Amino acid sequence: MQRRLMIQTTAALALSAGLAVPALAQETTLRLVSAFAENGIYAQRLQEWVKKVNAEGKGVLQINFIGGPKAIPTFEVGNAVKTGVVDMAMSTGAFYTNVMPEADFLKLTEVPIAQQRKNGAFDAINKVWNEKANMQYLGRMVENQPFHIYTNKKVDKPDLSGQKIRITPVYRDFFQALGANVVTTAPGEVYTALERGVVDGYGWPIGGIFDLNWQEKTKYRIDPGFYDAEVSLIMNLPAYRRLTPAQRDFLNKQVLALEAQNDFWEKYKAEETARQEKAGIQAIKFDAAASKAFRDKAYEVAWAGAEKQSPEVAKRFKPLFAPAAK
Ligand code: 173
Repeated sequence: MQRRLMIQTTAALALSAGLAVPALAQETTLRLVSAFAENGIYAQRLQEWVKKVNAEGKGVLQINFIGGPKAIPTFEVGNAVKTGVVDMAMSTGAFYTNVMPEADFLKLTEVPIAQQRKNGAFDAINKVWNEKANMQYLGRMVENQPFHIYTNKKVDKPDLSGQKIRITPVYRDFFQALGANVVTTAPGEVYTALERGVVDGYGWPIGGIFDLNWQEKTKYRIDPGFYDAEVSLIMNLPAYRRLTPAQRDFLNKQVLALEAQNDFWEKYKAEETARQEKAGIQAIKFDAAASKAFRDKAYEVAWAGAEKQSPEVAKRFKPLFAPAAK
């Protein structure tokens, strides 16, 4: 009796002091999938992170990495998170516009994720992700990776007329505005589409084309890049809310640590650009005015599309995603 009372008092004191109580501590395991191929750069970095989380999270939180698109096809990952088939995923918004069109708007951020967390963008994103997709937007693990047009047909101006280009929703409005015929595929189908001549080219960020051997089927890259490849961790909202405060704090701390590694991408961009050149991929460049017009058009067309699909959210996001006035 005396002893039980003492334990209860200790637990109550520890609780009121906000400390973890060993007797109450519990471990949870979250199921995670990747919408990108397991051997690619994104999933490699994801798996390194999972290893660290599991080493540091014993008794609190563990992550079970189920796999890539072979486990859940790329364009079904969003719904799997929304419905709780899995707890968590690494994906990009373009892959889950079937959940909500707003998912693809994240490519339009022109401020770093660290800044988005401070200026209200992160909270604004989460409000939409919570309400429309039953998801918590946990954090962004890829930044500073502009998209490019890769093609086998040479051009001397920003004109894709007569070209058939593989896309995802990321590129649709822009490439169509440049005159391209477009065909949507998951990344896993790009190599075969190139090999069979079904497409002349494809959209992809500056990094990663070697992961699936696309350099073998790629002659040109059009510069400059545009938008910023967004690859993030998303979580089923009920699963997120079920976490104990200790588990949630631990998870958020780990996500922040992952984001703190995002300067990797600046270096990777330079390395991959050089590697493409070495592999014989020729950069097609326009003069300064044409380059600026090209990039401006990319954003104009995409924001116009966003405003058409979801006017209210686009209006809320736009000032939060814009670079601070210089
Ligand atoms: O598949 C894609 O081209 C795509 O939409 C994307 C988005 C983010 C990172 C890499 C690819």
